[in-house]
Amino acid sequence: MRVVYSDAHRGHDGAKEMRYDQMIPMCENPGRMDAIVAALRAQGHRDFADARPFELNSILRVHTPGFVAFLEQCWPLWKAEFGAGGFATAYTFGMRGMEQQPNESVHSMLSCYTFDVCVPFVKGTWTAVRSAVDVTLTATQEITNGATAAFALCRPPGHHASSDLAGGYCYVNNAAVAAQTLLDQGANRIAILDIDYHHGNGTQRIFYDRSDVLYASVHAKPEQEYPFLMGYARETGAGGGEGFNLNLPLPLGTTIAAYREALAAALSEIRAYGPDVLIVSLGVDTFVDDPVGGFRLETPDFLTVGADISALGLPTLFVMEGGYAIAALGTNTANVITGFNQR
Ligand code: SP5
Ligand code: ZN
Repeated sequence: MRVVYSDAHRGHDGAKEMRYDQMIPMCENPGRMDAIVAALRAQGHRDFADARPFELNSILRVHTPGFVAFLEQCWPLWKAEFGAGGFATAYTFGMRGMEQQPNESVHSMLSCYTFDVCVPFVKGTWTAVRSAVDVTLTATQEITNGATAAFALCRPPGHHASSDLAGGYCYVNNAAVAAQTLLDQGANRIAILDIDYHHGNGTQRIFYDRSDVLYASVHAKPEQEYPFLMGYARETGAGGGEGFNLNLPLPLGTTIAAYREALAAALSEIRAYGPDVLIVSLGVDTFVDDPVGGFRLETPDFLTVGADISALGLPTLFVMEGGYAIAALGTNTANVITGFNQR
């Protein structure tokens, strides 16, 4: 399986995130990619390719122009006001029930276009966000060219981002951009299987009223985990998209046995849907020692997860999402890929 990667993510670094009453270094950092590349090499993966550059138009098929302009301009605007020392983040969030309009102030834009305190902007953020899309679209091209599988090894991740909202370390929804691109190139149906520990609220929202993309997610239940307000099983799609959104929430402490049952339910729904391509939003923050997660998957379990997905026999594009237990992240991620290949 070809692994597509770019070093251009590195400048998205140096910000901090809130953990209860403390500011801690971001769990979503450049070292994650180094760990994954090293583990893939250690497991014998040799087919690495650099990302090629793509135009903004594929991003604009999924995200609004105002939102994309914000992503590009946020840091320069912030820097002009506060200098280059810190990072840009919002002070207020949506004030439900009243008309809300962003203006030329960067604060208004951050308030309008972000939904939490986990999407800081620094000098290298926009370059990294674009590189993640380049990685994803280069890997997507592999599938279009007839490859049975490809791995977009990208950061920052994407599944919490929707058409005009960034959050949860996510700015542009890489998997959604891949899905829309495949549809635009002639595919009829795309399935997105989201195995990140967190519910992919952004991906769900983007495709919620559509039947040409099936979204299926196994994640921690909203009563116990971020993003807290979405990811309930009762969210099954709307309008023409009714029946094409499948949420499989699980409790904290879930181990591989119960996890695998939920995964099997998602895979069986995907099989029945008959997609042209399967996109896997690949998060391994389901690992027992993940600092952000609360499930209990062990390192060998990720081989099983990869093999279970492989049994569908679909052209499969893996797009990297979360996973923050840096010591095991590489092996856990590589195990999904190796398990997929071994079947
Ligand atoms: C892509 C992705 O995995 N984004 C995750 C964003 C998580 N944001 C922080 C959640 C903090 C609350 N949970 C702390 C639980 C500690 N066990
Ligand atoms: Zn996650």
